Parts: sequence; structure tokens; C-alpha cells
Amino acid sequence: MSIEIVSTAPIAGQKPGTSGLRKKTPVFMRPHYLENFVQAIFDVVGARGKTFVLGGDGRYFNDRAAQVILRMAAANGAARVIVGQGAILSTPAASHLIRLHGTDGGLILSASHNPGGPAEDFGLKFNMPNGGPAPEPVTEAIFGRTATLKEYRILAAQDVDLTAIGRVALGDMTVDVVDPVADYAALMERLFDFPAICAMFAAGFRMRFDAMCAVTGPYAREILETRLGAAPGTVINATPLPDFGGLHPDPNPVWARALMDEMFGADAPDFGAASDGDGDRNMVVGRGIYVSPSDSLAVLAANATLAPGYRAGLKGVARSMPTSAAVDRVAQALGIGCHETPTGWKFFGNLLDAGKVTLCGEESFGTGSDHVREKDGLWAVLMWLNILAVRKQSVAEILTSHWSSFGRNYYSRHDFEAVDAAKADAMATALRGILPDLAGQHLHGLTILSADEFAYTDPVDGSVSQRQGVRIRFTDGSRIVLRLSGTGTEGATLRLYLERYEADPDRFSLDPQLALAPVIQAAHSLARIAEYIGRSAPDVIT
Ligand code: VG1
Ligand code: CO
Repeated sequence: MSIEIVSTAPIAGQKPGTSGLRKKTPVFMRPHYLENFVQAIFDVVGARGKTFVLGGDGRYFNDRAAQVILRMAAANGAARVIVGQGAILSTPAASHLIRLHGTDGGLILSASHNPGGPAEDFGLKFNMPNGGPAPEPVTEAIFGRTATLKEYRILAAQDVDLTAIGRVALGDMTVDVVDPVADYAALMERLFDFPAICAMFAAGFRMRFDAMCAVTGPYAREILETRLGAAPGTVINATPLPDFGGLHPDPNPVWARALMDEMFGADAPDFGAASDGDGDRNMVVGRGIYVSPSDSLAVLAANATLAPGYRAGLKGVARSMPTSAAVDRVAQALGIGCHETPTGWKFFGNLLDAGKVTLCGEESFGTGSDHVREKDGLWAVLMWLNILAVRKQSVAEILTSHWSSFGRNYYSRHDFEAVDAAKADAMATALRGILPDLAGQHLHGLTILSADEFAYTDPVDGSVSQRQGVRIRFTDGSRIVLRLSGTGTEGATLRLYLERYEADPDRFSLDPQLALAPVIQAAHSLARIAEYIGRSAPDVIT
């Protein structure tokens, strides 16, 4: 088989965002578009003699992109690629395979929680040999390379058969097609008390898991129904579809509406959960009670030692800056370190590698631990099941007792989507301009303690990430954070994060939007959102 060297012009705008390169699918399908980005990756990380993991969430173009990447890996001299059967791998399963086989990294095809399909979104992300998303210096180098490369290498060959598990050759490269679920399921069995969870299901515990027609369906079926004995049909929307059945595979109360309705309806199961397109996010719901992701992280941290994989205790915890401080209170009580990082899982990698933290989380329905280097939706669900099985209490009882020990951090995120990018930038610039003068100001019954823009210095490698969100803190512990999304593919998305601490148990059952009302008003007055972007109501509230 011959190697073709294809001349190409650099393609503008292939800049990886919060989590890899995400674009509209038709953009990714343009001539040379995928190829340029893949060649830039191989040029930066090197391919000769190396082994990579490859797989994706099964969305439209996943299968075609996988074949292109395999031919390019072969033409660039890679020794071996481990690929999930059918080119399918959830993001956490890919991270695990990279670590399990000690490979040189992996390529993950996904736009995560963004909708998929011919007119929706596609994405590609490179993960490092530690299993985690490439850190900023690497993504910057890849971006830099996209602007200079003049040719890419691709093998002239037919498609590799990815339908059957086993070893095949592609030119001089070995392709190992593996079961996407088996190794991941085995890892989960080592971390959690499967016998206790099995006994709970056998005693009649009922659960609903909404896989949202995305990648976790086969994983959830195997683990929950086959290995743990949950009733057949526990997992719904279990077959991954190229367009996710037209659904928006983002596990939150808005997009997983049907699950929420069931959990708040008559005859609700004991426990509900959902995961996103690529399986790294989770939403957890009890009967009649929603668990905010920030609270979920805090509860998992407080109860982690109930799971066999965490019996020795936690080394520390980490959360993204906009995530609520609920976990900070748990860390303080446990006497362990608590780190605050910018948004995006890549910032947890160094902390996990250095053994500084065991659990990490983000407000955006992401929770995980040092078992892989990605957030992990099913892992979080299993951790909850393990805690429920050992404590023999309901989700509501566990949350309420958590709040009585630690207080409640009311929390909400308001998203303003597909905003005109220039207007969003103008708003951010104006807000930045007033930050130095805000301390001491009073508004809506609150007093501003401090206002700044978050910059992060990685404690392990010393790298600095600027402009990671504006934060405004109030004297009563309330907080506003504003930042622009780095995963959208249309205009800009403004994310407004709101938090208020409540120590009084008599006020724990307040509706979060009511509890946060003064903070919401303060955010709108300070950022002048309506004036700049022409909207006062968010598109999505979580
Ligand atoms: C969003 C979330 C962030 C998450 C990222 C990737 O980023 O806010 O917490 O890490 O998505 O998640 P942004 O820049 O749009 O706010 V996933 O499940 O889409 O890989
Ligand atoms: Co995801």
C-alpha cells in the first residue's frame, strides 16, 4: 500500500476550545479539514513507532473520521492503534484504555454534550499518555501547526473492518479492535462494592438510567442490568444513534426532561441518572429530589470511603472555579487539600498525576476520580449506588443530612446561548473595566467583598492560564461568576454562575432560584446583560 502525500493549505480557525476542536459537522467534513487537524496532532506529538487509542461517541461522521485517522496514523508511521469495536469508545473508557495499555495517547471523536447529526456538531480531541485531555501548551502547539502545515500523509487503502474484535493489519500498522465495554466494566468492578449494589437491586431497589441515545447505552446495560441485576429496561434510550435520536445529549433537568418528570411523578423509581453524548457527564436524581452537580461532588467526597476503591481515604479534592464551594467544606472537615482550577477537565490532570487529589468535579455535571483522567458519568452513578447500598437511606435523606452537617450552597447556572460574539465580548470588556472599583459597593441588599478575573498557576508545572472568568464575591459568601463558553459552535454562549451559602436548616427547602434572587439581580445590574446582549432571560437554567 502506498503513502500519499497530499498538498494542502493551512486552514484557519482550528483552535481547540475547552475540550478539543468542535465545529459544525459539515465544516469537519470539508475537504482536508479533518486531515489537516489530525496531521497537526501527529506533527506535534509524533507518530512514528507509537501506539494510540481511537474511538468516539458514535455520532454522525464518527465511522468515516475513524477510517481517515487510521490511514493517517499508518502513513505517519504509527506502530499500533487500539480501536473500540465499531469505532465506539466512551470518553472515560478511552482514557482507561490509554492508561491500561500504556499507550502514547489517544484520539477521541466527540462533541460531547452537543447535538450530533449531518447539520449538528462534531469534534476531535487528543488525550495524553496519562489518559487526560492535552493541556494548553500542547493544544496551542497543535493550533500553531495547523497554520503552517503544507501537506498531510495518508495511506491509499480501503476501510479497516472494525465490526469484528481482533487484530488486523493496515500497511505496516497493527489495528487491534477491542470490546469497548469489557475493560471499563472490569475497572468499575474493582472500585465499587458490586455485591452490596446487587443485593440492593435484588431487594427491589428501582432505577432509571437515561443513556440519551448516546454512547453510554451499551456500558450501562452491561454494568447495571447484566452485572448488577437491575431490572431489564432500567436503561432507556440505550442504543447509540448517529443523531442521538434528535435529542440533545446533555444530562441536565432541561434536556433530560422525561427523566425528571418520571423522578418527580407518581411511582417514581428510587434513583435516576443520565449521561451525555460521550459518557463523561452525569446527572443524578432521587425520588422527588434533584442533586445539583456541585452538591453531588460534595456528597461523594464525604462518603467516598464507603466504596472499596476509596477506602484508604482521599488525598485531596479539586473543583473548577465556577463550581460551588460545597466540596470545600467537606475537604475542610476531612482535613484534606481543596484545589480550584479553571473550567475544563484538562486542568485536573497534573493534580491527579502528582497524587494531590483523588476526586474532582465541575458544576457542568462532571465528576470523576484518579481512576482515569476524564470525568466519568457511569463512575459517578456507581459511586452513588454504592453509597445508597451501604447507607440504606434515600437520596433525599442523604442530601438533607449532608446539608445539616455542612450547610447548603444554593447554586445555579444561567446560560445565554448563541449570543452575538462581538456583543458578548463588549459586555465582558466593560465588566472587566469596572472590576477594580467594585469592592465595598452595596446592591440588592448585598455588599461586594472583592471582584477580579480568575488566573490559574498550575501548582505542578507552573504554567499560567489567564482570563478564566470574572468573579465577584460578596461579604455574606455569595458569589457571581461570568465566563464565555469554549465548547459552543454558534456565536458565543454566556455562562452566569450564581451561588449563595445558607447555614439555617429552616431555609434548606427554598427553591434555588428564589434563594438566589438577590444574587441574580446583582449580576444583571453589574454586567448589564440586557443592555449588551439584548436578553434578560437565560435560555437554559441548571
Ligand atoms: C463546558 C463546561 C465545562 C466542561 C466542558 C466539556 O465548557 O462548562 O465544565 O468541562 O463543557 O465538557 P464551556 O467552555 O462550554 O463552559 V464535555 O462533557 O462537553 O467534554
Ligand atoms: Co462529555
